[in-house]
Amino acid sequence: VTRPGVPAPRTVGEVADAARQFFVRCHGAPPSTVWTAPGRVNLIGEHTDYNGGLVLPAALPHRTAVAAAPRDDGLVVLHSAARDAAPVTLPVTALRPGAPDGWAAYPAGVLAELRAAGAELDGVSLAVVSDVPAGAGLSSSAALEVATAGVLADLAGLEPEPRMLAETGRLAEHRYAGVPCGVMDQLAVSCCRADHALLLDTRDGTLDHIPLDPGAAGTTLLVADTRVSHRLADGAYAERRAGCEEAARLLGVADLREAEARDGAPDSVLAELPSPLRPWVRHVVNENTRVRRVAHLLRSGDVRGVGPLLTAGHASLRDDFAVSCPEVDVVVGAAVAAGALGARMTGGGFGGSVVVLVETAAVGAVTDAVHRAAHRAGQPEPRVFPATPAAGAARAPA
Ligand code: GAF
Repeated sequence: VTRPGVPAPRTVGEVADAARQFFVRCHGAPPSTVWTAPGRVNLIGEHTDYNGGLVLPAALPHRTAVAAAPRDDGLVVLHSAARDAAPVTLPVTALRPGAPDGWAAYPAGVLAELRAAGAELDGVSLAVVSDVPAGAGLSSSAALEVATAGVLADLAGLEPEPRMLAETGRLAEHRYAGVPCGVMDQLAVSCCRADHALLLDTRDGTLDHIPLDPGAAGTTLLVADTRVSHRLADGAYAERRAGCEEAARLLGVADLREAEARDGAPDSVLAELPSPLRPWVRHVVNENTRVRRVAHLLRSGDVRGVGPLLTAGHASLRDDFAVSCPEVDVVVGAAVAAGALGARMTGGGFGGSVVVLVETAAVGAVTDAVHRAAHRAGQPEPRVFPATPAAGAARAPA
């Protein structure tokens, strides 16, 4: 799929080298360490990760690279090669939620969290380059957090254990970016493996790597970035999360994963709830079932069988959980009508990206249909690209 504006990801080595060179330009000397971390696409399991539920993401081939070196002047100096990302300099002792803000809040938050946990990091230079589309629901922030956690762990002499990197990133996201996210994105970015999806049980933290090689099955996993991002997303996310917690409280269970098991009959459970909590809980309960089914199909080698579950998951997010939006629905509808095996929104919702499973022979037709439908609807031209499951965060070889 080659169209103007489609991001072609660089290899791990290329993106790491770009970060090294950018670091030298910004800081005048080479970095002491470089990490890269991928974006992620969630195949199925949406808005389940803060309900003790199941998720099944895969890492994207698009990566963020962070290069770093220690400083002895007590400053943190942050540079990003992204357009509109102004450099930031401040004393490490001045880090707090809101200072700095914007893009720098993510790496600064990770630094502050590690310092709060006792890491000896008294001054740091960082440089960031990224191929992960930003604001597209593909976890560019988690990639930045986890790659930053990796380089800072190196500088502090800490063991960069993937779950520690993920947890540090999640805390930074909560406290410094102000987003009450679940655990999926940072764990996916840290722990995914190439050619696998990651089945994560957020209740007990169990990780299971499930082979996923769509190409070998004659299929392709596409991501369609709608390039739409509605401002209401953050408030609506927090509202959904609070609503699910309230529903669990009303049902007398620790989380909605437990509600699923109660009586084994979702309908009798749901009947006790006021609206709008009823459809929200229905989504979460049914979504966990879909994740189990998709995981089972992948394990038995039936990639095509996954398609209808993706499309059913989208209907549930649109109608029950109410986190889709017209622009996303247009893309999902066009992909399915043009013969995709299945399609759904991926990530938090209210814009962002759609994941599409398609016969490889139909990639061109489905991509064209998505572009035509977006054009007809007067919305931005989506960026459509293949998403071959890639590896999680790692230190870049010197
Ligand atoms: C966002 C959040 F960051 C995740 O934790 C998850 O809740 C997702 O939305 C919805 O599944 O990406």
